[in-house]
Amino acid sequence: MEITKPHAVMLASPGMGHVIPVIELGKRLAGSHGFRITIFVLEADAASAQSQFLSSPGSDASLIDIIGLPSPDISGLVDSSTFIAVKILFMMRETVSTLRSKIAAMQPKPTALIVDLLGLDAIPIGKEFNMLTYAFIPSSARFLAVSMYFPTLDKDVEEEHIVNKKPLAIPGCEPVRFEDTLESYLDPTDQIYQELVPLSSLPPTADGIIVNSWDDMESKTLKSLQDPNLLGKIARVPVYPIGPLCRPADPSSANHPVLDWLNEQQDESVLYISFGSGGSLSSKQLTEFAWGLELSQQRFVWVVRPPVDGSASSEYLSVQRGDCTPDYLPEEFVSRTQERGLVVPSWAPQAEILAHKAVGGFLTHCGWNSILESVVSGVPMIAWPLFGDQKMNATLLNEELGIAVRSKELPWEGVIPRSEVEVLVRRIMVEEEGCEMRKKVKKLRYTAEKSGHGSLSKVAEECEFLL
Ligand code: BUP
Repeated sequence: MEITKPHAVMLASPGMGHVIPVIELGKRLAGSHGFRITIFVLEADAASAQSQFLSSPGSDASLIDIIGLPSPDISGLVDSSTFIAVKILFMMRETVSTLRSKIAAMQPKPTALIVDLLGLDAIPIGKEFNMLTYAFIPSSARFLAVSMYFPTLDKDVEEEHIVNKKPLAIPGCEPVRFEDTLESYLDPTDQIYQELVPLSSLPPTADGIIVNSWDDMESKTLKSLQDPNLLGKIARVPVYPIGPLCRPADPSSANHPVLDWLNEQQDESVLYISFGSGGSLSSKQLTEFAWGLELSQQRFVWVVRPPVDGSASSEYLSVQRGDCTPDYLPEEFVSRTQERGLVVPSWAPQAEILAHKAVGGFLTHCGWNSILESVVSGVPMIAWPLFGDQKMNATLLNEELGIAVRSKELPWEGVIPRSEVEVLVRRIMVEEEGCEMRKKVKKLRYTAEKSGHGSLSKVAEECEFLL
């Protein structure tokens, strides 16, 4: 049988921030370039958001095969204190041999292997089977730049950043404040440092690096990554900015109660609030946040999760009683704000909410996917980063692109008081500053609509050349 189109195998790390962009990349390669796509994803527990998403991953997902791989037993490698990203890294490592046998059994051999960030240990499999191999970074180009540059520093220079918090002067890029980088850089003796930092030496061993960003979003960093005299010296292989890859709003969510409620609201009058699926606030911060939101008197949809230091569950909305305020929010918060706000437990159709015309602002933890979803919907943000790459993402939005406001008080150094929360909300929803940011983000949305295709075509051509 003559093979006319490439077959790409993709490996996604677990977690919505990984699974969603990997699937979107697969859909684009299948839809626009006729690829056959097989995506391997580690199975999560059936009730998780990931499993629910994978059971209906969107209208054009029929173009790709999504295959669940059993989560390997890593109980001998970790304990209850092991950081979640390290646990996922171990699971992905243990899955490499399963992936190898799955690929070995495929006839004819697939053309390309695309592995996402925490699965980079699978890159050598691509070489074994003579496949073109790509590292996929579902985060920003800046995250890629910082994580590839930091480990190349001499030990004493590295020490200077850790001890004196000296900003990183990455060639060709804006300086990056040390406190904006990853927490794992602070302690070279820690397991997180020892397991996660070496990961960044792997992308240059692939044939190319695919990053979920585009020129107008991160022009300086992308130029540096592509310039052999600047960061390209470290990247060593072509860097393809194919973003933004975002899950499009799904019409089948149109009946969701949050969307019904949004249909009743005025254009750009509602603030959507979500701290992501992996993070939450302290109980003290949650209380101050709720009071500040209430004081702002603005309309809102808040996806709320129990505090990090609490044991409460988020089952309260199924409880039918007059005031269903969970015990970790101020007493009667829900009944006092019900005329202008919705409190949603744990999970909401975020892409659809952000695309709704009633939404005028997004208070976000600055996960990269959330940011991209906000930009493609033309919604300005309040940046409230919690950990990991979120702080450098927040700096990009606030200081460089001017499409988000951010508290001057750093949340990880203490609680942001209610007065400041009120100010932040009003800055984006009421004041001129918010209108200006809305205009800017709409311009950026326009560039997003036109971007990505050229770089993805280059990847497609490379794969077609191999046939
Ligand atoms: Br919460 C939540 N609905 O209620 P990020 C998240 N999402 O659709 P990060 C929903 O999950 P994590 C919800 O639209 C985005 O595509 C959201 O990715 C979707 O966050 C994804 O924003 C989350 O990149 O992961 O930090 O990578 O939030 O899971 O910790």
